[in-house]
Amino acid sequence: MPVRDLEWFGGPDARAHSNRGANGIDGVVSTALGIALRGAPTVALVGDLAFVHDANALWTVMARGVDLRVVIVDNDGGGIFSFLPQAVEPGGAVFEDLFGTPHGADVLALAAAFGVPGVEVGSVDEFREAIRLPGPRVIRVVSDRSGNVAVHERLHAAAVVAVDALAG
Ligand SMILES: Cc1ncc(C[n+]2csc(CCOP(=O)(O)OP(=O)(O)O)c2C)c(N)n1
Repeated sequence: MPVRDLEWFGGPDARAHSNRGANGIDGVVSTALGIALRGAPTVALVGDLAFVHDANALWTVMARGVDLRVVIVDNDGGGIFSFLPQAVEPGGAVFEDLFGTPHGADVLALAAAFGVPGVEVGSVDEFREAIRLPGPRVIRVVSDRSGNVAVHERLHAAAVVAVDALAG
């Protein structure tokens, strides 16, 4: 969802780097590292599954002197699938096994295994404070898969109301 949220809600100036279309969860951290190696402060916004899939990219990151700040939206699994019909039918445990795929990995511990410091934030103010600090570092934002669907439904409903109002 992070790349889609950027597309939908990032505004006209939002730009994204991507290594394999908009959908690949492989190599996302490596791609961010490659961009950070150009020398500019770099923020990567990734899902927990994408992060876990490519956590080995953090290998030697501390020795490279890069300013890479990885923001992990951690909903313990693939949140995008909760937007699909199979979240409702069959839903439940079958959906969790096949699509939700909770992994239970401690993403901050995973980063720490490579010597990369991390912090969990619980509010917008904490996030603002954490994102200002130079990397390498990871920031964990805890999210909830079904709650995220509800937030998107509210945003989409508000967009429909706004467009209807514009249309008169
Ligand atoms: C290599 C690879 N395996 C599987 C997929 C299928 N896939 C697309 S999105 C996704 C889940 C991503 O989860 P996460 O990164 O936590 O982001 P969220 O959906 O929760 O926002 C998966 C497994 C893929 N795109 N690439």
